[in-house]
Amino acid sequence: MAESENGSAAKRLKTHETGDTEQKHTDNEQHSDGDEISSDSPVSGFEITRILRESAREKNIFVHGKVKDQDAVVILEKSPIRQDTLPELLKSSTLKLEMRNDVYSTYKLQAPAHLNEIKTTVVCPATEKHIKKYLRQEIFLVEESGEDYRQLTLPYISGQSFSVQWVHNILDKKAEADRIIFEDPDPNTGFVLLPDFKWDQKQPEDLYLIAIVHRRDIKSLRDLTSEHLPLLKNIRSKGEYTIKQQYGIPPSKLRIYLHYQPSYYHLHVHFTSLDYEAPGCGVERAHLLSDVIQNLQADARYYHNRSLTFPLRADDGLLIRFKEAGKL
Ligand code: DD3
Repeated sequence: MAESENGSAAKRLKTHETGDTEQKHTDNEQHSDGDEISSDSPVSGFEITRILRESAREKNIFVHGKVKDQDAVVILEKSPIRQDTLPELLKSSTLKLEMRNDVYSTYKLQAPAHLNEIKTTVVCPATEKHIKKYLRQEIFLVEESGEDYRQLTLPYISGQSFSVQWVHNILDKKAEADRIIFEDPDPNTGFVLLPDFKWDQKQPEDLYLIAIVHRRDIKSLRDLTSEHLPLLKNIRSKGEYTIKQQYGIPPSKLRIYLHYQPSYYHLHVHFTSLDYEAPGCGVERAHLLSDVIQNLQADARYYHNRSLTFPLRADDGLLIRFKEAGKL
């Protein structure tokens, strides 16, 4: 591995192998393809190009690098400490005293490997867009009229190669089939419900599921009309019911919403726990499914005509289009 800006991070990446063979916790395996971290995994040959973003508070780091000449993004994040594993954590860990002062003392606790996991997400090969996505950028609000959508946004998103291959893989059961929690196969009102991969599925308090519709002709909130009311109501009722059954979370503890702009242009609905402040759940981006349903009931072409406000990054091509059109 080449020397890089951050040699210690490189070493950490390189030596992150499963060391704990006898205490294997199968319910902790999150790799949907069944792969484990091994010497031929994408992270072991990873050469760091640069750190895109890091947060001591969020305990994560976003790294751009190369794997065999291909661009890759690796996201590392320490897992939250779970209440259900606390007794084991305290019983089977080593404590190293750091300092003692009056009634205060601090320690370094060395947890057993299976209680000390780092959630790792790899995007490889990563496009320029993937890499840019994780760089910190100034954010601006844009107000998009129905006309702006048709004249600026639609041509822009049609010209971009926003791949929804991963979405089609889910719908076709070519990927993540074992993670599907519920499916309604109806081609018109059906959808697949599964955990967003931001959620490690350990604690229902930070539940994050996505409902991906079977229809492939609805790009976003903008395409919705009263024609889609049966689909939206179906997602709400069956999604709420399934989540209550599976996780014991009632509808009154769920935030059910759509993003505008979405991060991928295939209609999907987010289900997040009210107790978890999911990224993107703020007023500038989230539209509650219940509000969407009521707006369409009141006006069949509500989302065709209304102005919608959303945030864009300074380096977003769409923001540049709005600027060029004198809309900013
Ligand atoms: C994505 C938004 C998209 C980078 C990253 C994430 N949930 C997904 C592929 C499979 C998934 C998701 C795009 C991409 Cl880190 C670029 O998210 C996914 N599978 N959010 C699930 N279950």
